[in-house]
Amino acid sequence: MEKRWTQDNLTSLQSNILAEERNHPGATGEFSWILSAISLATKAIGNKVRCARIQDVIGDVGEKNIQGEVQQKLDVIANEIILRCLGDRENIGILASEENENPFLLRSRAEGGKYAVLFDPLDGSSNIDSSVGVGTIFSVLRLQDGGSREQAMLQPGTEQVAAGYVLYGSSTVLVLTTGNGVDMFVLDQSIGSFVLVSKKLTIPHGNKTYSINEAYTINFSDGVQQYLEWAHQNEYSSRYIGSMVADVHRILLKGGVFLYPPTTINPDGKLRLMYEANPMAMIIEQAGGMAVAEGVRILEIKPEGLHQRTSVVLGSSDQVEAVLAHYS
Ligand code: AFP
Repeated sequence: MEKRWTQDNLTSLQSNILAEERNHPGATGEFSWILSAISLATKAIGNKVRCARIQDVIGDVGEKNIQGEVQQKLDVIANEIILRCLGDRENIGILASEENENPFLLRSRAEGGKYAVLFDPLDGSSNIDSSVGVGTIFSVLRLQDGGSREQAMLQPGTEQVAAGYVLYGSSTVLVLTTGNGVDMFVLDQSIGSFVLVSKKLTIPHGNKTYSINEAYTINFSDGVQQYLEWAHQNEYSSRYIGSMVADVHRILLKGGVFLYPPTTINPDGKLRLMYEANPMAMIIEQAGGMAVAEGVRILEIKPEGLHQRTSVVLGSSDQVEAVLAHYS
């Protein structure tokens, strides 16, 4: 090969997806069309996040969302950006947001609506005033034929065809799985593209770090309390950001375990199965880790409602097993 004059990373999200599609002879390219909309939307959201305090994007809007949580301006902005960017992609039949009670039914199967995209537009948004990392989480399902379109979305996480998140942190990072390992991209601001920085990530083992809101300890089950006591006696370290995307990203790269168990306030757990737990569980499993809820594999939970909550224990398999060893 001739001498190269540039060392720049030029493998973009788009070119990586197209290359992967070439390995699947039946691929139509439609899927890359969805991911390009997600890429566009998250660049626009990241831009708004980075304008906090420069533009009027901080603070709450004085209303609660379907989850009963106070909506931040950036929640509403991020939601709108995703709906606008994904809404006109012809192969998306349904868009469902953690922020909206009902999904947006865009196109029937007959009209070409093959996929449903579920998303949490801005996870961790209560941290936004203090410039803590926040993120967008997404999950893509192929819509089943027959039944109501909403019912067609109530599929277990094992049926996800893709899942990912974008972390708006010290850099903007996109983590994606299409069921063939986990790839990581970083937004190169200078060229406006997500470029590939790691392929086939595997979650490390042996990191004695747990991530949990320990202030709720007296509300946790005996099993979780016993695990925490055991961890205190076994030289564990604690890291908790309070933004799931940031906590899970750290665990994906460094290992450890993330827990959000049932509490008295949230007896079924706080996190949403379809918008948060399933996509994160797919990523963690694809990276060689484990994701469970009360001993059951999260991806196998049959959802009964779009906004259903679940408890979550996920991370390196050795660390998840250490937690499970304390459940009776
Ligand atoms: P917000 O989006 O309201 O900030 O909630 C973030 C979140 O859903 C998830 O990202 C965190 O892991 C979890 O809640 C933190 O909850 P606690 O504040 O109860 O620890």
